Order: sequence, then structure tokens, then C-alpha cells
Amino acid sequence: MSTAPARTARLTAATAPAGALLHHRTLTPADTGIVHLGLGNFHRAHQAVYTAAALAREDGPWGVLGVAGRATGVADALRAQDLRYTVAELSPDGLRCTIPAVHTGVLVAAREPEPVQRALAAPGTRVISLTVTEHGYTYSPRTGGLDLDHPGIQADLRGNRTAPQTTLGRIVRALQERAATHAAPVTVLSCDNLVGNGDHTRRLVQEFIDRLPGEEGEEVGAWMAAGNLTFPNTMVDRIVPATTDAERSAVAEALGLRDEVPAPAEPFSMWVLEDRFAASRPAWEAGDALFTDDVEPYELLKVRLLNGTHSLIAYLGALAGCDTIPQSTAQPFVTEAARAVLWKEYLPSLIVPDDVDLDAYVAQLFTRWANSALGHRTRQVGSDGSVKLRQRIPDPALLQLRAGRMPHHLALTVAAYLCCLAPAAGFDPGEHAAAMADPARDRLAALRTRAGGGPSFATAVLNDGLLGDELPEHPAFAARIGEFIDLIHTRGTRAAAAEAAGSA
Ligand code: CS2
Repeated sequence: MSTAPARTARLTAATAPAGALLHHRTLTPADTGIVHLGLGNFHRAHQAVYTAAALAREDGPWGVLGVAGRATGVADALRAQDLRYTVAELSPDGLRCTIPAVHTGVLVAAREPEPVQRALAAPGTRVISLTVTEHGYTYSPRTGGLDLDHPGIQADLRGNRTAPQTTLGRIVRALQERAATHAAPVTVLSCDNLVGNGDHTRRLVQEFIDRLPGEEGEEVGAWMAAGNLTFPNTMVDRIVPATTDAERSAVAEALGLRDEVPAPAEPFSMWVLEDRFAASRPAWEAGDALFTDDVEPYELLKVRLLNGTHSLIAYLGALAGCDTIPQSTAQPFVTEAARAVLWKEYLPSLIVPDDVDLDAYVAQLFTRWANSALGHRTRQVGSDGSVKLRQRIPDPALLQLRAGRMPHHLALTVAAYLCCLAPAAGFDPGEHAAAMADPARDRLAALRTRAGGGPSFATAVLNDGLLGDELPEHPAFAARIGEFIDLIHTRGTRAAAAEAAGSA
């Protein structure tokens, strides 16, 4: 993996430079208070950094056991590095390296299911946190409930308690164990970009329990109803790309040490949480996390202005041959479309929190997207659109449509997504679109083959539930998406964006 010379020493507990450590306690497995599902870069560059700040301010049992779902690479590299890794903060001003050192262990659920279940059910576990991406919640975009067609969900609803395959299965099976052993209350903390992420997780957990066969769910259901569990809503924000050799080399040069798994991140970071913890929590405010009674306005602000606009930037950019988000926003037509969707179509659906200076927030978004030191790829943001767009598009689009206005740029977002994922025969959306992963790719391709032109394809997709069950009641929206699809195919992405700009 590494491009650093083999003789460069590896980052470990012994070699980690004291000046880069964010706190100075040596944690042991006995300090584990958080079991975190999802060992990706986002967790390692976000929650881990806040937890390090909390530990630097006050002592507490807040070590993190990190659990990867299936991939073994990060977990194995972390074990070889005594659980140390670098957060590589990248901006045009340069590189800043810090080492959170908050992990007390790492596991891979698919490889080591039993220790994972034991850790989730352990009395010392006070917080079960999640960054499993929108896709990891195995929910159906159509209903918002559990995806009952998902083979993992089907297996887990039937399966045993020791080796569940899905995140929800793992959580519920562990909660059953906690209920049976009268274990301490626990907080389930979703840190993913879902609107009302805590409420969403609670609903899915409840539905999973309700669907357990026979009386299997009774005990845990009663335990949950007795208030032993909380699901605070959170808003999380930090742009965190995938690791490449460029970051490995930059870190090796800066620290003089080889880190196989640095987590690149932008300098900006924000975390807003509801303070509803079942069994206490780390002093995350030490890292500037904001605790509030009402996270929703912050979540909507972020999921729509940042993530929603991000999707448009990713799909238009990929179709225009751009590898990265900064390359995409360097195209004037993309920036113009981004401004239009943000100000005219997302913003009217929001109540901006009092402490947010909107102009400054939006200006900062464009600066963040333009961070060329970061190399955030259009294919990363464009992946899993089928579960991401469900969170970003329907409510703002419905608000406009019900007021008699056509949200042209939201339609353009969906059209650009569909052109990336399911192009008509003979249209090449380019390598960046081809590299986007999406659980709906095959399904969309089948709908595309059956449909004639863009409008019939868009209608079929909406009727299939891609964006929930209310947008199909507005056929003009599908028709507009279809027109943009045809325009992209016949006259190109810029022409479609110009048409949207002219209509807005
Ligand atoms: C992005 C997010 O991939 C995506 O869909 O919009 O991952 C975004 O970078 C983060 O939410 C920023 O906090």
C-alpha cells in the first residue's frame, strides 16, 4: 500500500510523536465505553477527534472499540499500528497531522461476529455509535421502513444472535442480550446524513423488534419501552475523502513515520447533538460539539444545503469529465447550478438556526468544495445516490410543487444522477460515473431498458419509489426530469444546466 520507503518506521504507540497526540492517556480495553460501528475515515476524522478532545479535558471511560463491517484493511493496519493513525487535515495552506489515539480495540464484524456482539452487550458499553452511511441502514427508499427485500435483513430476522449480517441485526440482537441480562441503559447514536437520524434509527430498530418471530421481541420491546435506550438526533459535518497514496506519502514526509491508514479531512468540522444520553457521555463540547434541544434545523440545513447541492455538483461534474469536487466547482456552469439549487430550491424549505450566519455559511460551503488539496472525488459523493437522494430531494421538491413552482434544479439533480447510473444505450457517461457504486444500479438499468425516452424512464423510476411515494403524485416533476435526461443525452450536460438556469 505505502509509497514511503520501507525503512521508514511505522507509526505505533512507541513512535507516535507526543506533539501530534490530541490527548495523553494510554487507554486499555477496560476503558471502552463506546462501541462504534463503521470504522471508515469519517468516524476516524470526526467522532474520534471530538472524543480525544473530551479525554484531554476530563478523564472518563470513553475509549472506543471500532468495528468495521466487512473490510479488513483498516482494522488490520490499525492493529499493526497499536491503533494509532493520523488525521491528515488538508487545505491549500498545507497539512496538519494529529493523532486521536482513542481506540481500545478494532474488530471486523463479518470476521469476528461473536466478540462484536459481546462488546455491544457489555455492561461497560454506554454508547453504541454508528457511521455506516445511508446505505448501511438497510431501509427502503419507498417506505422509509426496513428493506424487507434485503437478504441480510431477511436472514437476520430469522437468524441467531451470534452472527448477524446487518447493522440493525447486530444492534437488536445485542439489545436483546442487554435486556435479558438487565444491562445498563445505552445510547444508540447515529452519525450519518439521514434527516432525523436518531428518530430514523429508533423506528428501524423498533420495526426490527416488532418483526421478530413469535414472542422473540417481547422482552427487548418492553426493555426499550421502559426507557433504557435513547436515540439522540445528530448533525455531523466534515468532508472526509477516501485515503490514497498521496496522503500516505504526505504523512510519511511530515511525521517521518509510515501510516498505512491516515484519514484525510478538511479543516472544517461541526457536530450538533441532542443531549439525550441514557448513561452519560464524553465531554464532546471540549472539541466544540454543540448540544441543543432541537437538532432538526441544523440537520436540514446541512443535509439540504451541503449534501443536496453536493449531489448536483458530483453528478454534473462526473458527466463533464471531472474527477474531483473542486474540479467540478471550478466549472462556472456547475457553480451557477449549485447556487440556484441551494438558494432557490433548498433554502425555502429551511428554518435557519439563529446562530447561523447564512451568507457566511454558504460562502464557506463554496470555499470548502473548492479545497483542491483534498481531492474529494465526484464518484465518492455520487455513490449510493438511491439512498442519499431520498434524504435530500423529496421534501424540498414537494414544497415547491405544492406551491405551483417547478424545482428545475432538483429535477436536474435527479436527471444527472440517472444519466450517470443508467444511461441510454449508446451514451457514455464517462469513467467517473461508471465508477459510482449504487445498490439500485441494476434495477435502474432494467427500468431504463424497458422505458422509451427520458420522460417515461423518469416516470417509471419515480413510480418505483426511488424518491418516496409522494412525488409520483406530481407527474410534471417526472416529466421535467425526463426532459433533462433527454437533453443531457442529445445536447450535453452544459446545455441541460443552461436550460435549467433559463427556466429558474
Ligand atoms: C457527501 C457527504 O458523499 C456525500 O454524499 O455529501 O459525505 C459530505 O461530504 C459530508 O456529509 C460532509 O459532512
